[in-house]
Amino acid sequence: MKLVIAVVQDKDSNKLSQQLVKKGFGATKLASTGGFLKSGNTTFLIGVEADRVEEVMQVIKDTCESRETTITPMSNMGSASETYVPYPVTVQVGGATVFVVDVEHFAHF
Ligand code: 2BA
Repeated sequence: MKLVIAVVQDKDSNKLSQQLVKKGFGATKLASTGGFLKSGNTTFLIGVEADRVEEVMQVIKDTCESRETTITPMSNMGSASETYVPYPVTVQVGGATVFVVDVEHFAHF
């Protein structure tokens, strides 16, 4: 068995949930926060038999869009020597960041 951990944008999470349910995959959604943008995203935990990992990957790939996001860092309001001019940074986010790990033991009581 494998555990697929997928970090997706909030905008894609409902659609991904629906697709996973439709295809018969069990999943848990966790509210998460990106370390770089510090904005909300969604982490899916999907336990799946090894022979269905590719199918899950395809569902995620088909559902999650890549988007550009521009952030402007907060200006530093400290002393004059610390002040800097904030500049917008544009980054490409997603479609999804996916990890696949081996499950040593699985129990469902
Ligand atoms: P964030 O950490 O908020 O990152 C959002 C986007 O910012 C990233 O998109 C990437 O394009 C950019 N970015 C991240 N770190 C950067 C850095 N040090 N310098 C410049 N640009 C940077 P994605 O790569 O699609 O990542 C989307 C989200 O997936 C991330 O949100 C984070 O929550 C998760 N993620 C990405 N890589 C990860 C990793 N190696 N381990 C755990 N989570 C990861």
